[in-house]
Order: sequence, then C-alpha cells, then structure tokens
Amino acid sequence: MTQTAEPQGALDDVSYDQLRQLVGLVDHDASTDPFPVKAMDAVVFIAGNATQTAWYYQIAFGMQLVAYSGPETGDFERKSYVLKSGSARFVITGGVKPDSPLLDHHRKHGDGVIDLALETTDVDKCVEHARAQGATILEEPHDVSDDHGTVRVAAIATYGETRHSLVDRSRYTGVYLPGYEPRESGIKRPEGAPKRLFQAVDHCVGNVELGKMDYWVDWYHRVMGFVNMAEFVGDDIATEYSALMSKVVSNGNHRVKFPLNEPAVAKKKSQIDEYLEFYGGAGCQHIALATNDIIATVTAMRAAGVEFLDTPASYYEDPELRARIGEVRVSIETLKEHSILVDRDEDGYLLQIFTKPIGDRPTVFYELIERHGSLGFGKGNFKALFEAIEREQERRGNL
Ligand code: TYF
Ligand code: FE
Repeated sequence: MTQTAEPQGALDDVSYDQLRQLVGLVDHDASTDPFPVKAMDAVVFIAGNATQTAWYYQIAFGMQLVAYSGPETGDFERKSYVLKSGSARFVITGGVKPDSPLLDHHRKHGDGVIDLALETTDVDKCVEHARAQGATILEEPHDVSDDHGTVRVAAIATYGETRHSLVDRSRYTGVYLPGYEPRESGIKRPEGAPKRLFQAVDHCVGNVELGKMDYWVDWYHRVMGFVNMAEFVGDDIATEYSALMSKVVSNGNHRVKFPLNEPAVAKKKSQIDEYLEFYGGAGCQHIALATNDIIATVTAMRAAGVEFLDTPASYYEDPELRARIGEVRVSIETLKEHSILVDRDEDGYLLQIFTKPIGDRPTVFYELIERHGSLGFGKGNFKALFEAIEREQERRGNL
C-alpha cells in the first residue's frame, strides 16, 4: 500500500497532507518493509527533575500536558509527564526512589534522551527481523492492557545507552499507555499565543564515537531497513570547518529521519567530542521540530527565555546567499532580525534555527525547521552554523 492518506485524528489534527509539507514526506510502499515504522511514537527524556522540566516544555515550547504516571497512579519508582504538540509526543521521566536505575542513568549522562520510541504496525515482525540481524533485544514483545485496550511493546538497543521502544497502539484508545492517567496543563497560555509552536518531530540526531558513524548507518540499514538520504557531511567539509562527519538514514517515506554524527579529526576539538565527553558516550544530540511559522515560534520561545544561536550580520549581507536563496516567504531583513538561517536546494527551501544547549551539560539542543519543499537539512548553512556552535563551545572553555 502506498501511504497517501491516514485517518484524521490519529495525528491530533495535523493531517497527512500537512505532514507531507512539514517534514518532507515521499511516497513509499510500506507493505514489504521488513521492519515497518509508521512514525516516532515518543521522544522519552530523563530529567533530574521531571516535574520542573515538564513545566519548561509547557511554558517555553508551548506543549500540552496530556498524561501522567507516578506514585499517585501506582508507579512508585518514577514520575513521567506526557506532553504533546501536534503529532509530536515527549515523555519526561525522573526517578523518585533513591535506588532507581533511572537515577544511575542520570548520574552518568545528565538530562537527555533515553528512548526514541517508534510506532509500528507489527512489533513481533520488527523484533524478529532485528534479532536475525544481531540487534540487542532489551524487552521481548509483550502486551500491556487496561480498560482502554491493549498496547504491544518491545525495545531494542541502539547507540550508547539509547533505546528504540517499538509500540503498536492500534488496539488502544487511552491517552498514552496503560498506567498513565489523563492530565491537563494548569498553565494559562499567553493572550493571543499561537495554538501550538510546532506540529511534528522532523528528525532526531545521534552523536556516536569517532569511527562509528558508518557502523550505525549500516546498523539502521540492516536492522530497521532504513535508507540513506542524500545529505551528508563528508571528509571535505569535515576538515575545512565542521569538525564532524554526518550521514542521514530514514524510513521509507522519510517520516522518521535519523542523522548520525561522528567527530572528525580537525584543527579544533570537535563539538561532537564535547558532547561525547559531557554526555558520557554516544547519545541523542538534537531534535528538530517542524513548524509552519518559524517566526511566530521563535518569537514565542524567545519571549519565554529560550536562547538561540546568533548568526553574524555578514551571513545575511553575503550577495551569494541572496542570489542563491531568491524569494522566500519573508524578507531577508526579517530572517536577520530573528537570526533564522535559510537554505535552498533543487526541491525547495527551508528556514531553520538552533537553540543553545537547554540543560546544564553542553549536550542536548533543539532545532526549529520550516520546510518549503526542501528535503534537506540545511547543508548551505553548515559553515555558519558550525562557526556559531564553536563560538559557544569557546565561551564554555571547551574549544
Ligand atoms: O541535522 C542536521 O544535519 C542539521 C545540521 O552537530 C547539523 O541540523 C548537523 C550536525 C550538528 C548540528 C547541526
Ligand atoms: Fe538537524
């Protein structure tokens, strides 16, 4: 079956056609996939204080609290808050019991992503394929049920201590998973604020150790049937200015995109080395959030105190940029005012901007991306972006 339409409602009022534009979908026959991935099910974070981090995502990222699990609902080990924005779902988890393994994970890695959970139509088929390809199965397929039905779940290990939970929620009508109760935000949205600040997760980037990028690219090919996307940072760019190498893998229709970075041996200490040192190994580096109005999103997030990387005025004054970019939906002056980057390729253009690391360690950060046809990742911006990242690295004393 070629995926052209999906039932309304499943995406929380972001239609499949909207997603096509927002995250750059392509047609794909999923019926022959050995490891059928529909979408990201959730990005699951560990936080030192999940209660306050959930508050941050509501205020600064405009997300809606929809569910909760913790001691009051019978889980005495942890507290988990489920937040939504369009089709994007974040789960923020923290340890309650002093001897919880979640706290050991946090001691080692700090705040970060523990699980890039994937929605699938067939958990057992995915696990059998993953096992045959030598993947580590962390949780065998099993059912979890409550009054709202049954969810089938399993989990496999990916880079570092990150996992991919596999979730089939086709027989479930509850708000997230059995054990969670519905919860609403008590937070009032500012007057005239946009309904939401982003509609979907566009991509999730992994940083892996020196020399391991090709291993993990091959792993996603073999284990999950992912394909290469055209955009990558090769040797040439790496030695010139990026200090990193990068390749992108995605599922068949590009709904799930995982760029993978490794440090490059360059003149300077790579931003990827800085991440690996402070995260304590491989892990998720940034999550890109798709918005249909990056100006409104950045304005609202800045007003809430989120800090973004600066872009020098020279970026916008470069006549080459102006010629290459042509007409985009806002003026270059507006982009400059907000420090938004712009890139164009043969398919269209994109607007993007990056936050500074959001936690205490220089590890996890966010990207906002507004796509207009482009299926890329902003290759034309790599130089300006990596220079901006290195300015911050230097301020932290890590360059
Ligand atoms: O996801 C990407 O490929 C772009 C560019 O450390 C990028 O957002 C690549 C590596 C990096 C930061 C951004
Ligand atoms: Fe990105």
